[in-house]
Amino acid sequence: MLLTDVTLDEARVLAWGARAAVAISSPFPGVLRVRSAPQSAATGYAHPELPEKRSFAVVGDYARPIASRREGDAILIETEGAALTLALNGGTWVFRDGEGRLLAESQSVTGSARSSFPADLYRSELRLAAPPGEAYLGFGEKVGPVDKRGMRFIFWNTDNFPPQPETDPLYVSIPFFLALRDGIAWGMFLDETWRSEVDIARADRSVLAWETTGPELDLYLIAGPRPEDVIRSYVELTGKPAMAPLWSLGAHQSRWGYENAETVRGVVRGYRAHGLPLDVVHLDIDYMDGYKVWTWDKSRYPDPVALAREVAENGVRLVTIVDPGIKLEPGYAVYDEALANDYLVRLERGGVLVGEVWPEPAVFPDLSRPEVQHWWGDQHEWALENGIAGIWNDMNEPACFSVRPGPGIPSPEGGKQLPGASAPLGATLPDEARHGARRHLEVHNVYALGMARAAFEGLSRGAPDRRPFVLTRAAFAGVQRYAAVWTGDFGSHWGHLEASLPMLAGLGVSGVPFVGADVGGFLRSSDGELCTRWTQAGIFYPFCRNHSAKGTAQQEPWRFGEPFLSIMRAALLLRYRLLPTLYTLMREAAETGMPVLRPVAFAAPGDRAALSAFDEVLFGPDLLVAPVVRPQQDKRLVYLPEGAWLPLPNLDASGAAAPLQGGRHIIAEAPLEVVPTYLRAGGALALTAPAMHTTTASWAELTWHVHAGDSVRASLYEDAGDGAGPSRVTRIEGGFTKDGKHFELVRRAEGDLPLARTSEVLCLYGPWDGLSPLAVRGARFTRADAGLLTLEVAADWDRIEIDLG
Ligand code: MIG
Repeated sequence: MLLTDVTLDEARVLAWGARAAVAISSPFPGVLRVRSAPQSAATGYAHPELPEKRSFAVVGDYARPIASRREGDAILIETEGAALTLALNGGTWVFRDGEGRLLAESQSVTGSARSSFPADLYRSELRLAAPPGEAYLGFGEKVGPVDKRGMRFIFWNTDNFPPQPETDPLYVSIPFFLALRDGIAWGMFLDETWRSEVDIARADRSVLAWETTGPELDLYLIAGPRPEDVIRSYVELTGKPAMAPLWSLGAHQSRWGYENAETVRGVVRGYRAHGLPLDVVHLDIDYMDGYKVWTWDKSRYPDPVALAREVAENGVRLVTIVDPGIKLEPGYAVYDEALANDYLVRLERGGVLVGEVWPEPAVFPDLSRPEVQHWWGDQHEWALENGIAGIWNDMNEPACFSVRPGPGIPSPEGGKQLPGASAPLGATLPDEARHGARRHLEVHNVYALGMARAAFEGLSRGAPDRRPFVLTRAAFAGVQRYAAVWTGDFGSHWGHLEASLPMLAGLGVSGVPFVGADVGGFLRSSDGELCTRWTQAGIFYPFCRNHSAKGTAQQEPWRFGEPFLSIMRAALLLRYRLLPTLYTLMREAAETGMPVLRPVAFAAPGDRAALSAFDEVLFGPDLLVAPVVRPQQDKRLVYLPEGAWLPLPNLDASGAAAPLQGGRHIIAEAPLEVVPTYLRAGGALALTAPAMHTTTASWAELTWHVHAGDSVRASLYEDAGDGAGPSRVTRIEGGFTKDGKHFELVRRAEGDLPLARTSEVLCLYGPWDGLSPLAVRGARFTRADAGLLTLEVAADWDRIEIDLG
């Protein structure tokens, strides 16, 4: 890539040669955009200008001033918090942070273009130096451990059926990673929707190579130095996560195979009869009439509105599945409207593409176009009219079992299915299918993003005072603005339970906090032990849904008898006790992008061993969760990063043990009824009373569990649980004083939500041996056990002091 000419201005650097062009700008501090077109002369651009781009992932259009100057064969570009040196004789660059620290270095940026029928073919490749010891986290929904170094991934949303713990690609493509080297983080987002492949120091141990099938490489380089700095910038760029309604953080129950309204009533009755909490039941594809979206099979669901009302009396809501494939059936209004308005994906030759999914034959709305999204969004009025609380988007890779040959509509009967033409599951639309002016190859990966956006915006328009709940299987960067993501058809086997933890943490690193895997496993039959262990892990998934496939063993918590039922009940009740903390973490995610589930390494970015810990996860900043993910284990190995960690098995305060020193592996006792969890010194949890379903996130009962440390930091976000009404943020800060003579906590609250409680309980874990009640000021001393001090305080307390004598 030879660049010979340069224009430098306040907003942008443009460098070009006879065949290539590069544009550099800065959206915000610490972030530089490097848009390279290594074959610009061959791609129909008005060379050297790069064409206007409507990004699917990046929100807003920011241009911060940059300073630039030419130095020989290089251009130096500086902005607040980041700097880049671009070499004109190759288009390669060196990326540094504001302190001049070298973060990343490209080795080559190359491309090729070939004109071909029906569409030109491109290849663009970026090779980055992968220094020894640098770890690569994120990449969206990917298999493998937390650090993906040594792996190779494809970005092409795929219903890869049946998925195994090593299957790639899966349903989601997020071309973003966070690199960590010597405790310093930086990140890279490749804003390309085209199919791409990354080789993370696998083929060549010193190179990270990313190749796309598009004509350019649109990169955002993000300086840290902390992981949270990188994630904050990444979600600033791709959009802040939507705040979940409280009810969607409760327990969900689903099954592909719930027969009819009576089955649904039975599920709700079963939950209540067994004393199990539940907020949501999902209706899978069988509720529809002939798999036609926005219809009911009235023989199964004679009165959906009455059903919704009935389950609501038990505090339960309904979510319905919606697939993108539209049944080709003249007279079916959704089809007729889509056809009349030219909203459908077309074949290369111009006719409407006809394929097969659950509806057969089926056509596909072109959800990459804003006007089609708007129309699709308006269809969600149906959900609101039918008392449906949220929408579950499936098959939106899009999956397409087969495509009919022939010219498509207007003469679909002209194209008979060729023998053997039916593609295997996992298949999608043809690369050259047309989405308006674009090819499928370009917009395939954003099909689901458009669908989720349509659902989110449609539900918001229809019910502006509620927060939409949308669940999606496929996704692209930016999906956090609209939807929760679940990991698709994980099977009921231990390997998938284990795989869920690093995969969900990886999605979190990639800006998507609202995530979960099917609790109990979807494909194959679960058993009592697996379902119990999966439930214990699943109560820490932000999206917690038990789901199973037709033909497999029934999987509701009572199906396996005792002791499993009681243990799963205890786990689900714990989930409801944990809601004040989870809700607060979701709020933090909505503001900063920091996920609920985090790699353990986030607690100690410079700690190599923490990076290798993949079968355990952080829930927020300070709680380490290490569920058992293997069969017949009553102990497990847990890595605790440096620092002091208080064992709180099942978050249970009563057996308060002495804190453990981290920076080492320990063996945790974990009989079937126990989930090992550890609270870091300075960390806190806010728990409430268990309940059968959610009501409000303004908690009438609240207990703080604080692991006393030198620096304590805790927060609690409260509001009505939905909509945009009044809220309150409570912050607690403090710790041991430097002289070691006192421990103090200060509480500050902001916001206009009145307190729903008059008192709170504070459980403080620390060295309180022999403490006299007189040593405590600002709270009522209830008890002191070795290591645990229990205090009762007025809900509006502002300061607590403890003399340590
Ligand atoms: O081809 O709607 O991942 O959760 O139950 C299977 C039926 C289609 C796949 C989803 C799964 C759902 C199932 N769907």
